[in-house]
Amino acid sequence: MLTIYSNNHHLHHGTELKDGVLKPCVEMPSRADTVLARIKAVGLGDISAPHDYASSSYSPVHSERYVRFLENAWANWTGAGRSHDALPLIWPVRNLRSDIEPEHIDGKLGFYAMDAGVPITAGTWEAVRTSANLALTGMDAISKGAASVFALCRPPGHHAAAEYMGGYCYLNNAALAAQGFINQGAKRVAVIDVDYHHGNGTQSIFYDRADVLFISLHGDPKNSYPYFLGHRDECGSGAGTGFNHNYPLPHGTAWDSYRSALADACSKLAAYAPDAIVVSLGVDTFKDDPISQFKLENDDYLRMGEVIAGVGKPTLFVMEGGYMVDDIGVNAVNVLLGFEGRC
Ligand code: OKP
Ligand code: ZN
Repeated sequence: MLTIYSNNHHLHHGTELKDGVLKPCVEMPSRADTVLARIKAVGLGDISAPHDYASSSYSPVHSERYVRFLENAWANWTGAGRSHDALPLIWPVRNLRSDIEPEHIDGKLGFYAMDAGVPITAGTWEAVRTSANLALTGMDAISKGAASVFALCRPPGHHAAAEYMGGYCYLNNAALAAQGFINQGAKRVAVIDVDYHHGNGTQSIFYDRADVLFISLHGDPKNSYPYFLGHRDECGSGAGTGFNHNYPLPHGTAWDSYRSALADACSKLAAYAPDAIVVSLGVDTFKDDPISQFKLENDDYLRMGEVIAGVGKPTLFVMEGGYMVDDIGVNAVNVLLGFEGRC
């Protein structure tokens, strides 16, 4: 399997407000380095650099004004005299106005963010747009005939929606790839999100559309981030009704019950008969993940890859979460090896 990778992710390593303390993000550069090392160790396949895509190719997944905000945020922040990472500290919740974009950077940060897990640093924009380029390059390789490709994206993307960042995500790499397939003539694309956390951004981007099916397996939002989306009754709206499926699962979920949910999800995938599949590949479902509550083990990820391969469609894997750095390489690459039947 071809991997698309760039070292530009090293430009992004920020701090987050976690447990009431400002600390380095658990979403750190060593994550992608560890996955890359594992790809080389097992000889997964070639590793290519991404092509460059103009930000105009983000439409309609992200709004023009949101993209301009991301691009200019660091300059606006330092222009206001700050030197540490930019983080939002106020949000337009119920009954505050969100119809007027603030001019001040402090207002803009809250306007375009869902939480304080999205630091903007000097190198963030370059890392973020490179991560999108990785997914788009992978999408193009599949459009040209590759059976499967791995986009080793960092930062991740699935919490980012049309107009907001959140949960370490800025641009929604998987959604950009799914839209890319449609732009290249695909009639139907399916996104399956196996990250521990619900892919609220991807769901929201495609919620009213029938041409992109979204399926997510995740920690029940009653007890897991992102708390405010990902319930079972979210089935899509308008033309998209019936094209969104959530599988909220309890804390402590291990492979046996995870496999049942995944098999059900994959039967829905197959019934949809997509031209291509995008997998939002988070491996924070691992038993030792420091911020998640499932109980999958190293070898379970081989089986996960096998089950997804059973759908039998061209498949783009896009890296999302996974914070147990010691195991992220083995677990992510096990999915890819399992998909290829190399287990
Ligand atoms: C990202 B991905 C506030 C943010 C809290 C929540 C976890 C985000 C997970 N500091 N972080 O889905 O793996
Ligand atoms: Zn996650």
